[in-house]
Amino acid sequence: MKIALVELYVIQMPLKSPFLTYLGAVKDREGIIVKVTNSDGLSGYGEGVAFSTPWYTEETVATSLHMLTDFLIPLLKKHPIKHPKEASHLFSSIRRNNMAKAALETALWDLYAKGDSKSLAKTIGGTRATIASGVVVATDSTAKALQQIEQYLEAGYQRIKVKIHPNQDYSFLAEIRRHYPDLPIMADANSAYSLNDIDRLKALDDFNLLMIEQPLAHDDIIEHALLQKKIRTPICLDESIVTFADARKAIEQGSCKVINIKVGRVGGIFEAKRIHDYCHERGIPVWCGGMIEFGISRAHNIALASLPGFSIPGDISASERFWEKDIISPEVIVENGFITVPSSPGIGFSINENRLREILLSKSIFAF
Ligand code: OSB
Ligand code: MG
Repeated sequence: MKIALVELYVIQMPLKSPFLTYLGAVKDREGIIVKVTNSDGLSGYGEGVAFSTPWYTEETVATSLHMLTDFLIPLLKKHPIKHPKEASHLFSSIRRNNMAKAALETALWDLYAKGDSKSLAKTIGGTRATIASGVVVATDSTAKALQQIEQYLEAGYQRIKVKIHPNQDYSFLAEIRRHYPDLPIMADANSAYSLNDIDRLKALDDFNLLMIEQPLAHDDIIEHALLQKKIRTPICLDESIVTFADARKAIEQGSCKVINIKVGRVGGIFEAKRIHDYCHERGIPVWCGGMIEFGISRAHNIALASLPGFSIPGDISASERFWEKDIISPEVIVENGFITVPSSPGIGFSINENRLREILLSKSIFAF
């Protein structure tokens, strides 16, 4: 891969409506677009999905820029690679900072697939032509949640995820179940509970949830295993799974029955696929998580979710779920509950340069 240029674009766009979780509210989304251009003038794109503040993981947009500018891009410049699967090993000399790593690594995958005239999905071993789409309801009132669920079901979404915490759980879910007795529904707690809440969490078994996501501490493996023994609802881990080793430990310990794989959280497509392969061999279902992302990351998610082990709908929704206008063309659309996996080279979406310019905060260029 003869890299000639790496460009970083910091962008910011308001969400259509605030996204509320136990950990904080997102109203404006800042992000980083990475463009890697080779000596033939071909470009690949990646997206840094860290938030402006470190509420979900320790990374931020500013720390990602620091890592990319001062460590990751210089490392890639010094050690040219032949294939994007080498990037993960190269970047392992830098501790953590997975979202910064993934931003660059995913751009290399897109570039490689384009150079090979193959879709990214095919390049990584994807087998699905379409992927089932789910959506997240993240609001602070039952009335608003019911209204959003109705709207999303009309749009065709196959699974609804709601955000819960100790002030919004049993009666909230009961009301939703009363309106929708058979809806495939799951709940994400974003670490809002502790082992003192076992009875409270056990009570949620009443609602026949598909799973409960990350009920306990963001970095826990052990206590989730204790909890899983006490509740019937399957536990899905999100925040706790930052590496392949975390996934292996969680499965060995019985900490979860399902894993949410996010490319950014685990440091790139290579690590995401390793986790997928491990789970797939053992019959552990995985699904692709979301990061309130722009179109580039959404496109990478679609390619990832075309792998055979992504057997349940994840948090990959349409561009219009969050944005008045996305930065890709065409935008991601959901039809009858499915998103079509592009067959054109790379991620299969092009950048809407006008839109990118409209929301650009700053740009930096690194010549190789
Ligand atoms: O916990 O899964 C989460 C969004 C941002 C940070 C963390 C999470 C989320 C979501 C998915 O719930 C939102 C989406 O659809 O992108
Ligand atoms: Mg989550």
